Amino acid sequence: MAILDQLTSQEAMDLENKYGAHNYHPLPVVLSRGEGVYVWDVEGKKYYDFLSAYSAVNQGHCHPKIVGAMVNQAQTLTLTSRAFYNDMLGRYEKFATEIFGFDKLLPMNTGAEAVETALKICRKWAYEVKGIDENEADIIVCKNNFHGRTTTIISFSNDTVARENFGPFTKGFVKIDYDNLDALEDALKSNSNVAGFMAEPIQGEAGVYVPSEGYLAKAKALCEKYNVLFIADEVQTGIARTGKLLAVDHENVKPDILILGKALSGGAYPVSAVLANDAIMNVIRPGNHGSTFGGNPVAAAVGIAALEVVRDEQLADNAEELGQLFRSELNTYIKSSDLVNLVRGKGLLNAIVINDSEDSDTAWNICLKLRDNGLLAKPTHGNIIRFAPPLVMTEEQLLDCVSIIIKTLKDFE
Ligand code: IF1
Repeated sequence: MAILDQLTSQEAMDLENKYGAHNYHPLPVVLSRGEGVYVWDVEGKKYYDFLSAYSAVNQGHCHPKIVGAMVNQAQTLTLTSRAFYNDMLGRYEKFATEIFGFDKLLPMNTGAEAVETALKICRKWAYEVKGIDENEADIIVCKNNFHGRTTTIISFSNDTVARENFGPFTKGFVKIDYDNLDALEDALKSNSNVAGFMAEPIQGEAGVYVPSEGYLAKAKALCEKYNVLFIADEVQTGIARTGKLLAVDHENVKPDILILGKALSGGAYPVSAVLANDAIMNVIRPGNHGSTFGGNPVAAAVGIAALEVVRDEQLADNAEELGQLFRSELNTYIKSSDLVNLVRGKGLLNAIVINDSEDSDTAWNICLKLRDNGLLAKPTHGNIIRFAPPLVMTEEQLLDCVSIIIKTLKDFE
């Protein structure tokens, strides 16, 4: 068999299983093509994508404008490293900082790298601006967070599978309950070494857990009161996913440090970024931080195109409208359902909670059936299924999807 011969789905899965590390347990479906809200498997079966590569493909699969910018730049100049300037990075930085309203941007590649970058900036700010004693800075994080997979980031995770046998871990993190302002104020009041508070505006992996209204705005106000940086991890919630450009926009909150990834490239290329104003970002000087690929010309070209698509196609408004419709249609079904307890979310980041235990395999079995019925989604726990389609969906497509989902759920009642 030549390496690029046509494969069946089974052959493709066997190859990954034999030659790839077993760090994932994918839904058994092998995709070979994508366009807009659809993906196709190796045998040519068509599916609605209700994961969007964990919200990286907000602009839809293979968006022609993004792919066009990528191909064009790839044929011109791909990488210079930051040892030299390139003629795309500055343009992208100007465009992105104007859109998000910050003085400066630091480009990286993956979400975890951007989170690491934000933590480094926050600590450096604490020592050089706030005046905390060397090596004493603490950063407050939330229980059930998901911020990535590096050793420092899993140091403050409470997912035992993600942490088991990867120690020793990085010190300097204080964990509090999410969506609990008293816990935040206690942690701030009792500790003068706090440099920052980092949170996801909606906890994704925790099961699309939306905090109480006003939580983010009040948390930001508490951070101001105690001279602590508010760091928003919008890697998953940002770029129109929740019905606004950023999820913090729902509460008119401006983070001190903003972390973006995933849909910053529309899923075409790994592009992440940290944004902050000069008073914070200027603690970073030559040699303090960097990346071979961060800010490369292809990433910059793709980043500009991906943000233009979000703006020109009004994806935030579409996510808001379709999200309302999705939740109202599902709520109508849930009223007469013994299987589904609730639907929650914002914009097109939603989840249903199944009336079963967290370690059951019900959500997984429903996802297998959804796949058979032409829609791909992934459980976040044994009893929670996340629904996050590309934001370029039409109302007609969404209603088609709702009927697939409800029909499938009814078979499990
Ligand atoms: C995987 C979840 C989503 C993130 C936030 C940083 C990162 C992520 C808020 C790191 C990444 C992903 C990665 C993916 C699973 C996933 C995920 F289910 F685990 F929670 F999206 F919902 N901050 N999230 O959500 O970004 O380094 O991966 O680019 O397979 O681990 P990354």
